[in-house]
Amino acid sequence: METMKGAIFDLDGVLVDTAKYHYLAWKKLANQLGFDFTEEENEQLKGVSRVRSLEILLELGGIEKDELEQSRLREMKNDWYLTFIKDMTEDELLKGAKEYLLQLKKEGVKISLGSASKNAVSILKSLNIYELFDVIIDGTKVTNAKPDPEVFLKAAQGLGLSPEDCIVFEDAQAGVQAGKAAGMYVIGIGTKENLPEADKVVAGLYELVK
Ligand code: B16
Ligand code: MG
Repeated sequence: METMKGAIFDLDGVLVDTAKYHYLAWKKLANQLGFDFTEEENEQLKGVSRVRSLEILLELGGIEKDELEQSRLREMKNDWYLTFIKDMTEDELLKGAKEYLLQLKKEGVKISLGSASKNAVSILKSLNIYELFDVIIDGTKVTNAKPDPEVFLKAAQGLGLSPEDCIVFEDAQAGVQAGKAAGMYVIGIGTKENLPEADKVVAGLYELVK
């Protein structure tokens, strides 16, 4: 922790709780396809790319769709999701998120986003924290989804830092694995039971605010 030169933040579940809107949109899709989708099942989609999320959903519903139909379904889900987050404001930032980002800025730590979301930039703008990021690596810039380390390696590269100088903040197991695979120190946001591979676990960024 002492050597932190760069901080790389996952978005959903770390800075903002967009998971509930992802869930509502996937549930709506599942219902249209004729099956239900529970909050417990939704845990499997956290931190997972849109493409993979749909595959998991269809597996849960026991439904097969070809790639063309899958891309139509992903688009439908995303349109609903965008409607849900349209009116999002700073109020939806998770506790301590902005304070912690400002604290790191003051300490001279470089800040990057490392998210699977293709909607990350518009979300950061709605939350009024876009300007705090030196680098943004999101779902539009990576080809390999977490647990592949690509997103975090690109973030470190963008910051001009080596992986061991960066700390990753992640709420999803696949994200923690990606951070470790990138050779970084990982702070899990959640519980030790959910994120056993993280180097340290806190309940939220508010615990780190001085
Ligand atoms: P989109 P993160 C992830 O964000 C979400 O946790 C995951 O549920 C979502 O499917 C994924 O982004 C893709 O999002 O559909 O907006 O491209 O946790 O990596 O910040
Ligand atoms: Mg996340």
